[in-house]
Amino acid sequence: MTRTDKITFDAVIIGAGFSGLYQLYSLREKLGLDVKILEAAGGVGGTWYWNRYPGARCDSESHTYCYYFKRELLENWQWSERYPGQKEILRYLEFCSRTLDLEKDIYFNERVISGSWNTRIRAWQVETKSGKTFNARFLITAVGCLSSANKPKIDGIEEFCGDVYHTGEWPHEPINFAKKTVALIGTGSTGIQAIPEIARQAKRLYVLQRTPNYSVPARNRPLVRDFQSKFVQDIEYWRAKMLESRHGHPWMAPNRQVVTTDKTEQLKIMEAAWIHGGLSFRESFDDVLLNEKSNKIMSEFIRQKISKTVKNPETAKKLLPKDHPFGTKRPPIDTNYFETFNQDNVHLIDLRSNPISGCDQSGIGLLDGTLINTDAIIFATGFDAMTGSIERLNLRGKNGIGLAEAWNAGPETYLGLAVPGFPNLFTITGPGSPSVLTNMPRSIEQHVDWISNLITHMIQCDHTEVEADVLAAKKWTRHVTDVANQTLLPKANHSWYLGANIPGKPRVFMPYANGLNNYRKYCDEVANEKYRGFIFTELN
Ligand code: N01
Repeated sequence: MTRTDKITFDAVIIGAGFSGLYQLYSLREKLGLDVKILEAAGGVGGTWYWNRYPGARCDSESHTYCYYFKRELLENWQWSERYPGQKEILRYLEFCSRTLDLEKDIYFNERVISGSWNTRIRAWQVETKSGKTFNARFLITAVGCLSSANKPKIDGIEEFCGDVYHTGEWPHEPINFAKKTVALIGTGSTGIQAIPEIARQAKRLYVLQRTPNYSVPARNRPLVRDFQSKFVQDIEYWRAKMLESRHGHPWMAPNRQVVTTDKTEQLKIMEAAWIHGGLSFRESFDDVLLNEKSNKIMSEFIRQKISKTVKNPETAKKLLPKDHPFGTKRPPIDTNYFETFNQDNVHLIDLRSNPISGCDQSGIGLLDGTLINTDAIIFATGFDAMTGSIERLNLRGKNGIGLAEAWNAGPETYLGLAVPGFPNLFTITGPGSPSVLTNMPRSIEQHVDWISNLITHMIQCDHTEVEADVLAAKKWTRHVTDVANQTLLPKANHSWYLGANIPGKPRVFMPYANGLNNYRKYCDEVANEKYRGFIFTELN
């Protein structure tokens, strides 16, 4: 690659999680580029560095939630449980980083606060909070889809004398809730993981629930001794299964519909899937997210499980999800979530009938005048998903236009990978790509390989700049919406998939719902057709 002396690096990557680490390895080892990662945290891990809340665990199964690009990494790492816990994933990413010798090219504790495309030197100039500037031909965001914490505004929260936590910014030192009263807000995947763990420690736990959620038992368990040796023999089998599937998980569509299956058989299948546990429950039929009637049957099955599990009928009733079809919000999986409400120290507050009115020194007030006296408030209130972590980088493109401004009416991308007006910028797992609807490492590896191939093409052809064509991006964004509208997914009108959890955020269905397998084919076609929809500029 030709470099002017104004350019410090060929590429700068923002973020040292799953995506950033592989992107660094790929550009450095395969292409021989001079690449650096800028990382706000003090270590690698991304989401797994920050989300240290009690119970934090991945919902993808261990042997699938890892890199597949290098056999050595698969052979030399042994997972201990069916689903990997936060500490184990963090150790895994540290192991990968060490094995691939990545840390020498990572600047830790460097939070990117802005970046702009300099038309004169044809490079990105990126500023960090510490006052440094990094120049690079290519800028790649690897900031994750769920990393900008959503902290709802509550009147008087600053007066509260106790401790306040957000699950996505959890302290590094252990927090002991024994003998404490705790109020936890939010019952998404995170709250559902944290509640049973905190309830085990705390003297009293108040769960403040806005929307009751469906959840399926995870059925976590230690992996048997010979799992690893068998797995290593079958790596290609697992890889092929994941790549063929819609979600990047190793299970295939079963080729049966709820509505065309007789009732006894339906029940048998759902019971078996419930006992097996995990995200594959949703895949026990093909039409759960396509047919309202089918979805109702599955939703009702889960509601009955909740009613049977929770002993207090009033509490059970409050926990029953009723305002959205199953799977239209990201379905959590749990360990003893509903069972936890049978504990005497756990109290469920229904915020729909009795919303939060504000906070004072001692706790949280509710509209009916109840004051919840508490020692700690935990926000398990999620993230400004998919766009928040990219927009807060304050990137300015060709004409000085900011990304947040360009996405004022919702994110517009080409393939979720590139944005018109922002040359040489790539967004790993960006809005408009399958990302959060998939097993993330599979989506990440596909994006990283695709970006690396595009950069290789540019080097071979002496192209200096690449940019997504405006019309191609418009067409793609329309396609993302159309595909979502063919499913039940947009029916949960308070889902973060739609940006509905953030006041004022445009309501646009952001992930690409047509399956990772179909998306991959589409991306390959674009590449084979000389990167159709991208505009290249040659060095002059
Ligand atoms: O966040 P969420 P999360 N007042 O947005 C409530 C991934 N993840 O951190 O539903 C009161 O899902 C909100 O209520 P409502 C996974 O993709 C993965 O739990 O908007 N309540 C909801 O109950 C997941 O989907 C793993 O009405 C408020 C909760 O807070 C994503 O991260 C593990 C509120 C937020 O749920 C986000 O999950 C954990 C307010 N003002 C998470 N604002 C893995 O296994 C929000 N809420 C890898």
